[in-house]
Amino acid sequence: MKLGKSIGIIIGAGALILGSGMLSSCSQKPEYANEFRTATRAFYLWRCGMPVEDNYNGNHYYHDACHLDDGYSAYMDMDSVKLDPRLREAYDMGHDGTGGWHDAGDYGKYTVNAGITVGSLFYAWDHFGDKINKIALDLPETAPGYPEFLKEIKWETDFLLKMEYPDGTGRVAHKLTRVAFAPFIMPEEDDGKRYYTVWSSAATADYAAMMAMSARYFAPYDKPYAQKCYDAANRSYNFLLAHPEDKRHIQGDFETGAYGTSDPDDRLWAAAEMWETTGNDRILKNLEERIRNERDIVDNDWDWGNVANLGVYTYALSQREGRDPELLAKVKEAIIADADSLVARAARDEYGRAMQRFYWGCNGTAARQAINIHVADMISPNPAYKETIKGIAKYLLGNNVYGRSFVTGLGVNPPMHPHDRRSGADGIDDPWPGYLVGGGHSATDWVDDQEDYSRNEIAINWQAGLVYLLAATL
Ligand code: 9MR
Ligand code: 9MR
Ligand code: ZN
Repeated sequence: MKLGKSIGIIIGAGALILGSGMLSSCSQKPEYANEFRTATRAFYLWRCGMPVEDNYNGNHYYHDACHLDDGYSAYMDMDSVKLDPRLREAYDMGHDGTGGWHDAGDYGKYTVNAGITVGSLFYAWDHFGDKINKIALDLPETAPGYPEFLKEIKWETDFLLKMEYPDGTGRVAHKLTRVAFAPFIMPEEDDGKRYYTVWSSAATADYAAMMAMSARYFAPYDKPYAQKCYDAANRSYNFLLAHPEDKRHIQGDFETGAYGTSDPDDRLWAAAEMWETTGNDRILKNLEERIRNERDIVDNDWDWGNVANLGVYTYALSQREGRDPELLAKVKEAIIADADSLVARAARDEYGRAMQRFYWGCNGTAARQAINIHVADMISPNPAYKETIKGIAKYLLGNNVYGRSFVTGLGVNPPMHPHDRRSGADGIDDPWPGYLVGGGHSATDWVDDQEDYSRNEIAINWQAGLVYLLAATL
């Protein structure tokens, strides 16, 4: 199938809105414009496979092109993923997996974590594209004709296309990493062999969702590329339909991040994005069935392990016809009730944090809740939603029990020792700028300590929440 006319219509309307927004030039810079710019550029500074550099607060940050040998295939067809090293050599073939972003403070690349990241960034673009376009990101010209924000996402989707198996089945490798983590060295010095691991159904579903979104959002700027993304989404989606079992990732030889997760939420998200891109009624029926099966329609405490919200919000905000009106009303009601509960909790919290729990990466979730709240604001506008979102930004930038920002180079007394290999290895005192650290596991146990990766690492999924949050304040 070719990308239909219908998707042109959606995109056309989006472009119109965007156009009129840009006419009303605003003279006053939004409060967090600089924070938004720096947090978004942090993705560029995470790029793998090309040199990156930045001048920030008097420092020059730089690394050379890295991981140009990505990656090796020995594990791709091995369901038992403990390999005799001799066997590993015998089966190994190189196949291009260069590019994309490093995942975090480590240099691995993980499809599942790319999912929530790319999904959240496309949401930011969809919801705030006109405001984002007013802020110069000054990125290198790697995607001529694209708006800058999309240029950055394309650096990742170019890489993701290489995570799909070259055999045309539509299966997608779960990750591309070394067997063990690299020490604290610069990325271009990390020459340990990196492997694609065997496919998982969650990674395949997230890939289908990301590629379906790519087809929509890139189409106005690059039709052939949008078609390529659509074809990829379609291959993976059809593979999933033919293979309904939840195929989990198995770590085997690997000690790098697992991102092991069950797949129903990923499949729901894939169905939502495929429906939104194609308008296909059979896909809609499948999606609605999946939404009906959700225990809670909206999750207000979510991260890479549950991306159902992304599908539910796409469903709720769609301009397409044909949804079951009863289910749609129920979904919208759930979205508003969830946002209201976040607003109420933030109002009770001394620092305006809308989130209750503390755990590995909770700062990312705290930021990501801006999506829950803003989607409700799109459905049923309420000034309390905007206030709460601003309060979360203030919380992360220093209005908290530590009186310190959780974002490097920004806000009040920011972190100096994130668990980030570049920052630890480059000989510059100040860490690479614009990165959100994970946060404490209780209200008071966060420490600004490089060794403490479960409290002070940085990661693309958390960062995408921050970018969305800051975009929402523009
Ligand atoms: O640096 C690694 C970090 O990126 C991961 O999030 C973390 C958990 O998987 O592991 C870190 O690596 C540590 C490894 O697991 C154990 N040896 C010490 C490593 C930290 O330098
Ligand atoms: O963000 C992940 C967190 O939810 C998990 O509890 C943790 C342990 O599995 O892993 C975190 O993700 C890390 C990943 O495994 C490796 N790269 C760094 C990520 C952030 O710490
Ligand atoms: Zn790299």
